Amino acid sequence: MLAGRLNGLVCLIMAASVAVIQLSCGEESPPSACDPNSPDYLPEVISVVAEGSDVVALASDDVPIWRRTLQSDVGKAVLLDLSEESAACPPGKRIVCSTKATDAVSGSIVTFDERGNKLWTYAMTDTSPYPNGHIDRYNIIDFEVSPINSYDKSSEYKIIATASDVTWFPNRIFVLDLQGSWLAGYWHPGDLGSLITEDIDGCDPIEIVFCGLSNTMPWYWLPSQEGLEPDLGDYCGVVGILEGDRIWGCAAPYGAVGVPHAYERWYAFAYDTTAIIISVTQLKDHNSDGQIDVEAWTNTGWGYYIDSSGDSLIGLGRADAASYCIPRLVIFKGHNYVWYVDPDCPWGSVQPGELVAPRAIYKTIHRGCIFH
Ligand SMILES: [Ca+2]
Ligand SMILES: [Ca+2]
Repeated sequence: MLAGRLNGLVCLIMAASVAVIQLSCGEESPPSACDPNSPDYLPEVISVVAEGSDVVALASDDVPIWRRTLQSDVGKAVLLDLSEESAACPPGKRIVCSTKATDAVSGSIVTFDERGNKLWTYAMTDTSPYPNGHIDRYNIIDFEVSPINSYDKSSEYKIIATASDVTWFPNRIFVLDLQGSWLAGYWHPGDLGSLITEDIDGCDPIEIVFCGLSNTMPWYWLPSQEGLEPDLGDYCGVVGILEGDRIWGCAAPYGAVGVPHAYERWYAFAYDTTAIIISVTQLKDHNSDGQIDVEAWTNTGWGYYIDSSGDSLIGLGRADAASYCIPRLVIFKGHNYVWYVDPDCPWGSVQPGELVAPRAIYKTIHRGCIFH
């Protein structure tokens, strides 16, 4: 008898919970919207495209279903299917867009439901912790939507974006949930042009591979025992991996008042007498050891194949248009660093596209705190 009453009580509580969820989701869609013969009928959104400051939802035959005009040009638009997300509210599909900065407004993330109703806008206006140059309007350079399994330990999708101040630095990698709430951010004193979210090691959380450029590293940061000259280009290329549940602080070597140093699984920069930018072109197991490698190329036509652990450089490559010498590469892991350099230049015998083993590598493990 007692058990029966308790069961009844549990049912009442569950019914109350369901009622709350329904209220927060709003009213159910009218069934007529699913009936092709109804005037309310809307076909399924199959794809989305950005056209100037418009985002356009398309049906299977590429016929526009709806078009919405945003406050500035759309950088990227992604269609997300939440049919597997039982907690999604409202259920169905989402359209996630980024907008670019103008003289008047900062770039933002904007989301719509599949009927074209705007759900929320997040304007990226975070105040820079660095001392000079910034004006706190950001371009959203790139973003991905991924279930990064972190923060709230749910499998819900998160939006992971890279944004650069309109003065070109600093950069902010930041994470929002699908309700538009801020979850985490990482400051970088440069311009991170792209990111890739992927589980590259088969374990939680998702990894975030980022790349781009940074200010020239201070000469006193470079390992001096190899006799390198501090004669560097205007900026150096950077590539690294953040872990989805450890996003905070600011990237080395620059300090920011009141902001702790960040944690990266590893962080590398490539430098030369010319300005270097790095792009990551592929995440692939090149040497068949079961571990994904990060394939990173410089704007001067040189490639680094870096084991995703950051512990080894498995190969180097050159493109048709390779110029200068291969830039020196320094990889940091925490407060230790691992330094690689190949001084053999030019690589007359190496064919474009060929992955070759590094020939002359200096590896120095520096133990101790180098950031403070
Ligand atoms: Ca992982
Ligand atoms: Ca590998």
